[in-house]
Amino acid sequence: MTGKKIAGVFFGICLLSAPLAWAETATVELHQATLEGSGASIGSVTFTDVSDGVEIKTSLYGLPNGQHGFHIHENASCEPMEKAGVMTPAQAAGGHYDPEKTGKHLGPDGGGHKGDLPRLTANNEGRADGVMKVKDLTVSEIKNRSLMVHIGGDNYSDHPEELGGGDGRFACGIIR
Ligand SMILES: [Cu+2]
Ligand SMILES: [Zn+2]
Repeated sequence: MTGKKIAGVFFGICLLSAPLAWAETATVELHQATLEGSGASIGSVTFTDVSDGVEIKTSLYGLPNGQHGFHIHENASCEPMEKAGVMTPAQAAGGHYDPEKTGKHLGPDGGGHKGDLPRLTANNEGRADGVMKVKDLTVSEIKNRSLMVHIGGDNYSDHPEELGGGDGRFACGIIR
């Protein structure tokens, strides 16, 4: 191989490996959502840009056994706020991240809220450890928003209850 060819091959390898080296990440520390604000820690979640979306690694504990709605909410706040006249934990986080203003809760890759993530499942020990992936999402657009774990599950629909029926906000953290 000539020097020029070697340089060309080397340049090609750099191009292939570049996206991995530049992958943006964000980590969230999740805390219980209470009427007094953030409570006990329940672990952390890491978001990493991948070629066609975001990879989400969860390392969570202290969850009630079973399924939990898991979403990105609009605002970078986990503070309590009034909802229909009642103080409600983490209400200041606002609604589900919905930049296209679809007004629809359709689950991950459903074409509605972009903040609809795959639901979490906590095991008998209350742990939810795993890796999930969501398409058409970037780390930069979810920074300075909040990540929410709900008390109940998520049926990826607004029926029979709005927003997947996940009930109250169990834990919250700001994506930085
Ligand atoms: Cu939510
Ligand atoms: Zn939603």
